[in-house]
Amino acid sequence: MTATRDPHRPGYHFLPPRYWMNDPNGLIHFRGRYHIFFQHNPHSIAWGNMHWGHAVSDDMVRWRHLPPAIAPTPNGYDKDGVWSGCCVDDNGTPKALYTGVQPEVQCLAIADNPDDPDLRTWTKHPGNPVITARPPIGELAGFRDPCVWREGDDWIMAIGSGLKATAKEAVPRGCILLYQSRDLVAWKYLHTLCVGDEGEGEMWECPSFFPLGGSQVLIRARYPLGSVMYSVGDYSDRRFLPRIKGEMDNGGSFYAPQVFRDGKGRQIMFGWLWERRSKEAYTAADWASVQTLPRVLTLGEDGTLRYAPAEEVSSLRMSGAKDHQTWPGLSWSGERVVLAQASDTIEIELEMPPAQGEAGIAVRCTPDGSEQTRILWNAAAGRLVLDTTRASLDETTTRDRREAILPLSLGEPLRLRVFVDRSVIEVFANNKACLTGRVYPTRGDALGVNLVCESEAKLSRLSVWNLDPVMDRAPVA
Ligand code: DQQ
Repeated sequence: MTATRDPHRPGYHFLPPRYWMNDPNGLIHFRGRYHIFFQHNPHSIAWGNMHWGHAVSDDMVRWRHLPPAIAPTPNGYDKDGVWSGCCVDDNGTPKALYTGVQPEVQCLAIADNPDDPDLRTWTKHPGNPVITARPPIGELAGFRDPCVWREGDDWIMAIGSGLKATAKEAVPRGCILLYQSRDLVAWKYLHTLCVGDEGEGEMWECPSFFPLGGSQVLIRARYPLGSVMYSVGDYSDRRFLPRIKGEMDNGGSFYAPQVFRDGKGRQIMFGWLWERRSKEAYTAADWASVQTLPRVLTLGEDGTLRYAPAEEVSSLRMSGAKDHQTWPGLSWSGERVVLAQASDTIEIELEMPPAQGEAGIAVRCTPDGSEQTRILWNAAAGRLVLDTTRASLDETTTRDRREAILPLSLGEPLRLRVFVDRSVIEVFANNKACLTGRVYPTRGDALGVNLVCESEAKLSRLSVWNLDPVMDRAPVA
């Protein structure tokens, strides 16, 4: 099967032309252009042989594919993989910090020519690895995924790790290690930035640590739980004291996100969406994994995180006469078809007052309902549900019911934005919760959009746009 003919291949979420991808890396907005790097095997559909894949964009939705930026050096300190990390702008020169394996060491690579708008070629620093060994603070469960920022004259690096269980410490705990440097080359270990509580994962991968709305935010991927959590708190004396903790996108596919600040001052996050179909199926398709849409992070009045699709995403809305349909208000009981056969790349926006029980919308529905994915709101329980149990008749795909806490004030309507992109269903609810699922309908007519509820419900507004599948024709440089 060629990649573009696979009906499940997303059309407006970022993914490389073929082969394996996982974490977003090195996100940077440099001289007005967005660069995405990512964990990529450029020779195979299997995870391994990690390179930093690379693409560039003016708007974070229309990407141009570039050759891999950083490759493992045979017999070198990163021979087993150029793993995840970040990019910083060092006085006009982009520099990448990443983990080389095996064993895990921290490495530096420098963009050869900041005047090349594509930042195509990178050279590894001769002093690599710049951090050769773990700090001597007991047995650690991992040592990877540097996140680096500037503090005055210093560079500070946060590294994902975990404290193993010992006689003193009964349970393993994820933690973040902190280092300091003047030149990105010579690094000194400081201390742990923070240590997780029991049950928060044995090791923390891919930290992002950044200021937001007067507070400080730490995001990390929890290994081996396969989920992502955030904390909002205070950062002083180079220690982080979390005040609020929350789960991020519990849709069952989201992992290893990375946050970067762009030239407009926005904190923007991309996250890896893994496959929920079999290895045989994605191997046959010749591609695996996709990135989320760019999500702009802000802090709510209650101090929790808020997520909105970057405004650039709306530029994908097509402008033909039939590309936008809107309904001012609708009431229904049970189930009601609103679009029998929509496109497979759409955005739905809706507003809905609280109803009894679960109510919401179903997408990728066949006319007989044998395949459908439901996004349901239970106002009384304060929960949003992504129900993929009937998303596909293909029993080899993972289908389940995933939930997010969605605390709304009394009478506050649900405001949903649902992005359907073939196998990706990315949901933003009141900017307070995201749930992203992967679905693989078997039938070509699984294109309906239905309203669903337990008894009776109404919508105050519904809009559906066709979105331009720009990645289907993304140029390859
Ligand atoms: N993926 C990378 C690691 C990271 C993990 C390897 C998270 O650097 O910890 O591909 O998905």
